[in-house]
Amino acid sequence: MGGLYAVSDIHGHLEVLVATLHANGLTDADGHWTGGDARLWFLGDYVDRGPDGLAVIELAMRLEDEAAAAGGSATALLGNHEILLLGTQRYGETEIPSDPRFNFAVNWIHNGGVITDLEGLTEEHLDWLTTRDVIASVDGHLLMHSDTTGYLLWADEVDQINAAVRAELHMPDLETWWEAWTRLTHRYAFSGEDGHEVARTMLATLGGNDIVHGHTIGATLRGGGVTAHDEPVRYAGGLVLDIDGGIYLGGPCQLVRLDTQEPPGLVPDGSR
Ligand SMILES: [Mn+2]
Repeated sequence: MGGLYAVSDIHGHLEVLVATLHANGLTDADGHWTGGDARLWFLGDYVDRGPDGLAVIELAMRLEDEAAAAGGSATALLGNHEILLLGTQRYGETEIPSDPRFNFAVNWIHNGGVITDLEGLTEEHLDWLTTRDVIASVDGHLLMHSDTTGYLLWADEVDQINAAVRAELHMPDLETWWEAWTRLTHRYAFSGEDGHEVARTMLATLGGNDIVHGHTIGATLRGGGVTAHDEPVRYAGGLVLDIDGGIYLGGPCQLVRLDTQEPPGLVPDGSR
């Protein structure tokens, strides 16, 4: 069947993710890959704010294998919430040396941390999470979790950015981890008056015709509240596509097909 798809910001809502993948032919009703040679990208934030983040991670891990075996691919990028959860697991309430007002555990709680996600983390989860990329360039689409230029603080080339983040996630340095979390938590880089220019510059640096991101709920860019039928928001003069529907606030799971202009197959979230 082919096709290039992206989805983001599941935040523990496994059921709506599986229903959406199933409705679009990428999995069966039980979440097993039926997408053939399709390519699916997860843009991060599997955990926090929802009932079962680890189940979402485990689905992404399994689909990676199942899709590859079928000649397709399912690839997971990290979001800021993965770094937050991992940082909490590593450093807990240890204060940040440069700013002792802060620590990972309190920040995690304030950002929707779910205790069963933290307590259930296994070595397998940790190995997988700390070896994921944070950004990708696929068929002219620059895929990343956060609407920030902070990725460029690591490097000015996609592979180098991923290598740098991966190296940092294997460094036992609290300050480095805190800085990584902070960089990926910034937002709105492309929604100001200069948004088109900021996006154009980032695309010129890293390559690609448009940026596809999650992290910032589209309704906050568009104005108004989250509704169950919100569509992805294309903005910054058309250079940027926001695919975070705000699942945890009752918004849709916005699975977008990037190789055609087909609208996403939206499935109302009955999982809450
Ligand atoms: Mn995020």
